[in-house]
Amino acid sequence: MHRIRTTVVRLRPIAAPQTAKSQSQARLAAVGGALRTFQPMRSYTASVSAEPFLNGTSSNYVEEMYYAWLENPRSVHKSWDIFFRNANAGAPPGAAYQSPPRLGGAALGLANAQAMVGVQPNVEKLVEDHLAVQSLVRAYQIRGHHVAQLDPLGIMAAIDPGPPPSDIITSNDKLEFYGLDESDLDKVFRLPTTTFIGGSESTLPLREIIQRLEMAYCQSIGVEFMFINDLEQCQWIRQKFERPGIMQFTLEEKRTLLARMVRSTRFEEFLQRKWSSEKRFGLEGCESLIPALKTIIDKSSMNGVESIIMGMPHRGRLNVLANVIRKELDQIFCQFDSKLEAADEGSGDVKYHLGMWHRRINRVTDRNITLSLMANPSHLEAVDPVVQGKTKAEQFYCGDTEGNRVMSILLHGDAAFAGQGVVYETFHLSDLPSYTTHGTIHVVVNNQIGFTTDPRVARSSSYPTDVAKVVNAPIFHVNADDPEAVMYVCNVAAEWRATFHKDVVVDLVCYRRNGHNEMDEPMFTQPLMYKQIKKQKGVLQKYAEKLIAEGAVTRQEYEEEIAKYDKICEEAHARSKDEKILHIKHWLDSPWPGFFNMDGQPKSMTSPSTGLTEEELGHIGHIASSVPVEDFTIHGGLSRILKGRAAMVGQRVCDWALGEYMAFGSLLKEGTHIRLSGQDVERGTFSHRHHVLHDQNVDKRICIPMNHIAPNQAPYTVCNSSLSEYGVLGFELGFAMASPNALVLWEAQFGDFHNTAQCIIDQFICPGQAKWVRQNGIVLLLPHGMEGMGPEHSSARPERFLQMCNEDPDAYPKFSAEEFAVRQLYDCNWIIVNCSTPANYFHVLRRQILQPFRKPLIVFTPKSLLRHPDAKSNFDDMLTGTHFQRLIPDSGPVCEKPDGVKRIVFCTGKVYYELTRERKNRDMDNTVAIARIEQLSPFPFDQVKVETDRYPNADLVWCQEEHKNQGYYDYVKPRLRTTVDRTRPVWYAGRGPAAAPATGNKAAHLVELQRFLDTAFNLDAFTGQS
Ligand SMILES: Cc1ncc(C[n+]2csc(CCOP(=O)(O)OP(=O)(O)O)c2C)c(N)n1
Ligand SMILES: [Mg+2]
Repeated sequence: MHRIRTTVVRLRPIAAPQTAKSQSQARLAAVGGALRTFQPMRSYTASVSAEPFLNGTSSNYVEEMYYAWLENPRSVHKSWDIFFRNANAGAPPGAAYQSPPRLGGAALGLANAQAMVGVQPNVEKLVEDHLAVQSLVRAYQIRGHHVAQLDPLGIMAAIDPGPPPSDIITSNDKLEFYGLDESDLDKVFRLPTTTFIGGSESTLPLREIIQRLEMAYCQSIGVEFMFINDLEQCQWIRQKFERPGIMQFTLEEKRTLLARMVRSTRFEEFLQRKWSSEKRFGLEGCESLIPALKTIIDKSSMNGVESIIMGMPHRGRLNVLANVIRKELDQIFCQFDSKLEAADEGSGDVKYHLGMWHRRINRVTDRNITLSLMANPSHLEAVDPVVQGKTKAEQFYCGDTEGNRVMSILLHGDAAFAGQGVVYETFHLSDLPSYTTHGTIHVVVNNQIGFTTDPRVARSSSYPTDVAKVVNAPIFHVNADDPEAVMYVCNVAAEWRATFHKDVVVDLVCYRRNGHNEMDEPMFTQPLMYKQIKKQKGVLQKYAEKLIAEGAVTRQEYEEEIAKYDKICEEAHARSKDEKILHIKHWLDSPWPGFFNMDGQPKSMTSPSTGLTEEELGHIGHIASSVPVEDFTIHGGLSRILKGRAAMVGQRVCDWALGEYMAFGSLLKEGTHIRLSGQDVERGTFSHRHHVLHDQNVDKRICIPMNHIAPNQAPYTVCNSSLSEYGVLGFELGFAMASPNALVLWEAQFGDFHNTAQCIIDQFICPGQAKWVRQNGIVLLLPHGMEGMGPEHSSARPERFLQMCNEDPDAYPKFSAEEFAVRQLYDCNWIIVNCSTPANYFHVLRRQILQPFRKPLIVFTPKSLLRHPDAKSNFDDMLTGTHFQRLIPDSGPVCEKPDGVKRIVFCTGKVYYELTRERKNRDMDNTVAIARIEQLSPFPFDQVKVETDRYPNADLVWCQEEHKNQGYYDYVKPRLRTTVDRTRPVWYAGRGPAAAPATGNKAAHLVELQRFLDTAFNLDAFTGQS
C-alpha cells in the first residue's frame, strides 16, 4: 500500500471525515448515480491512431467538448454527442467515432451508436477522476504548506494551529474526498498545464502524482503563493518548486554550506564560552540564518546587485555583523570590554544598535559588493521604512531605476513581524512609484516565540508572515533545520526579486535554544517546548552527519573546519584585548565622503548668506506663475492662482507658497536634489502649493514646473504619499541619510498627525546623532495654529519637540558674538522654527543646505497665514546678503522712544498678526513692543538680550495662542529668565491649561482669543503679582 507520509501518525485526525465522504457521494450522485470503473485515459491515448482526431494538440479541445457534453449533451454537435455516448458505453478504439449524418441522409451511425449507449456508463467517472486529479494538484499548491514539515521541534501547533486541510492526501482514506480509492492509484492521468511535477512527462499514475506533490509542497519547504493574482508569477513559482530533482546540490555547494554553518554555530559557542554571563541575543536554534543571508547575497551579486542595505533586530545581530557583513571580529569582541573608553560622541550600546558599512569582494562572484547594516533602536521593526528610504535614495543617486544595482534585505522576528503596524505600512510603500525599492527580501527568524509569549496569544493569523500577502509577496516557509532547503528557498527568493522586482518573504521556522537572552529562564513559561528543545540535536551536527554519511565530507575535514574557525576567533580575541579606545565612527552605516574634513568635522563654521539676486527671484517667480510646456490646459481656478503669483512677482512680493518656491527653485538650480513627500503635498493640503499641474483634457498628463528652472538643475521629486506617517516619515529619514546634498522634507497633513510617527521622531530624529554619531538634515513641515478647527486640527505639539531639545535653559551660552548662531546650531540636536514671514521660511530652508553640517529641522508651518494679506515678504528681504532672522524685532514706533515702552511681548508664529492688529486697535504702538522669536531652538539668547536691554522699563510677557501647559511657555520662560539674569519676571498671556489642544467651538475659540489679547495689552494685568 502506498505510504503517503511518514508524519501521518503525528498529525491530528481530520475533523470532518463525514463531510468529506458525503461531499464525494453527492458529487457521484450528481453525475449519474452508480459507481463506475475507471478507464485510464483510453480515448486520449491508446486510441489515437484509431481515432486520428484525438492527437496531442486537439486533446484539450476534446476535453473541453467533453466537459460541455457532460453538463448538457445538447450543447455539443450531434457527432460529438454520439462519440461520447459510444465511448461512455465502452466502444473499442475506433468504434466510438461515427461520421456526422449527411444532410438529408439516413442516420445510420446514430442508430448504431444508440444501440451501444447505456452498456457501460463510465465516461462520467473518467471525467470526474480527471477533475479530481486537477483539484488534488491545486489543493497541494494552495494548502500543501499547512502540512509541510516546517517545525524542527515537531510541535507544529505554534506555526499553524488547526487540523490539516481535508483536501490534502495525508492518508489513503482521504482519497475518498475526491471520489477516488486505492484502486485508482496506479491509473494514469493527464497533468494540467498548471503543474510542473511531471518534468518531461505529461501523464503520470496517481500514486506518482501524489508522491511528487508531497515532495514539492509537504517536505521542509511550505510555499504560500496561490493568492498571487498573476498567472506568470504563479507559474514561475510552481516551476521552481515542482520540477523533479530541483533540490540537488553540487559537492562544492554542500561543503560551502557546511563551512558557513560551522562559522555561524561556532561564533555563538565562542561568545558563550568567553562571556557566559553577557546578553547577546544569540542565534542558537536558527544558525542557518547566516548561510541563508549569504546565499541571498551571492545570488543577488550574481544578478548584478552591487549594494545591499540591511535592517535587523537584536536576534543574531552579532553573528550577522561577524559572518555576513564581515566586521572584524576583534572589533566585535572588544565591545564586551566594559573598560573601553569612548573616543567620540555616541551613547554606547554599540553591539546591538550601531550599524556598519563594508565594501568587499564577494568570494562566490568575484565582484565588489557593499553591505550596510542600518543602526536601529530597540523599537522592533522601526528600522524597516528607514532601510527602504535609504535604499531608494541610493538607487536614485546611481540612476538605478529598476533596482538592479541596489537592494534591501529586512530581517524580522516572528512576533514583531506580526504585531508591529509599521510592517504593514512599509509593505504598502513597496509598489508605489516614488517609494518602491523594486523588491525587498524579507527574512523572518521564526523561533515560534516572542520573549515569553506563544504565537497563539500573540497573533490572530496562521503565520507571522500573513501581512506580506497584502502586496502579493510569495512566502517561502522553510524548516531551518534543513540547511539545504533553506539555501534553496533563498536562491529562489533572490531570483524572484531579480525577475519580478517585488517583495518576497523567507520564513525560517526555527526555535530559540535559550531564553529571550542568555540570562532568561524559558522553562518558567514554555516548559514543554523547552523540554523538546533540550532534546534537540543542533543543526550543524545534524547536517555534518548527513554530509559525512553521504561521503560529501569526511569527519576529519569537518573537524578541521571547526578547528580553523575556532582559531580565527581565538586570535581575534587576543587582538581585541589591545583595543583601548572605542571608535564609534567605525560603526557608521552611511558615511558621507567629502562632506566633512578628515577628522569628521565640518569644513567651515560659517553660514553664508541665503539670499538670491533680483534676477534669480524674478526667474523662479516667473516659473512659479507659468505653465512651462506647450498645449497644456490647466484648471481655470489654478490659472487665477498663477496670475496672482505673477502679479506678486511684478510687485516684488512673496506669499508663503512663493517663498517656498524661491527656496526650492534656487536650491535645485544650485544642484541640490529636493524631495518633498507626505499626504497630498503635490497640491498642498490647503491648496496653496500646486507643484504638480494636471492637464484638464489629457488623463494623467502632468507638468512639474519646478523641473523647468534651469538646464542643469538637480531633479525635484514631489510625491503624495500613502496615508501613513510612521512608515513614510521613516522612509524619508532613510532617504535623507544617504546623502547630505539633498533637501528631504516630510509634510504632515496637519501637524497633529505627526504623533503616529512618534517612534521615528523619538528614536531616530531627536537623538540620532547623539546615539549613532550620524547627522541628518531631514525637514518636518508641521501645519500648526489655533484657528477654531478643533482639537485634532490645531496643534503640532510644539511643547514636545521643545522639551526634547538638548539645550540647557539655565545657562547662557558662552560663544563669541560672531559665532554665536552657528555654534549653537552645531551643538543642538535639532532646530525648531516657527516662521512668521515667507522670507524667513525661504531663508531657513536654504540655510538647511548651505550650513556646513546637518541637523533635523522642525518647522511649524501656518494655515491661515498662507493667504493672510499681511503675511507677505518683500523681495528686499530675500536678496543677496540677507539671512534667516532668528528673532524679528519690532521695527515700528517703539524704536523711536524705547524708554517709554512699558511692555515687550515676545511671541512666535501666527499670533504675531493677532497681536499687532489688537495693538493698533488699542492705539498702543508706542507703548508695547512685539518681538517674534522665529527660531525657538536653539534659543536666540543673544538677540533676545538685545531686545530686553533695548526696553529697560518694559515688563516681559510671553504671549502664545496655545494652552498654558502646551505651546512654548514652559520652554521659553526659563530661557527668558536666564537672558535677563533673573532680574525681571516673565508674565504669561495665553490660554489657560487644558487637556485638549483646542476647542472645537468657533465662538469659544474667539472668546478665548480676545481674553488673552486683553491680558497681553492690559498694562495692569500683572500688577501686584509676583
Ligand atoms: C516596539 C517594541 N515593543 C516591545 C519590545 C520589547 N521586546 C524586545 S524583544 C521582544 C520579543 C520579540 O519577539 P520576536 O519578534 O519574535 O523576536 P525574537 O526575540 O523571538 O527573535 C519584545 C516584546 C521592543 N523591543 N520593541
Ligand atoms: Mg520570535
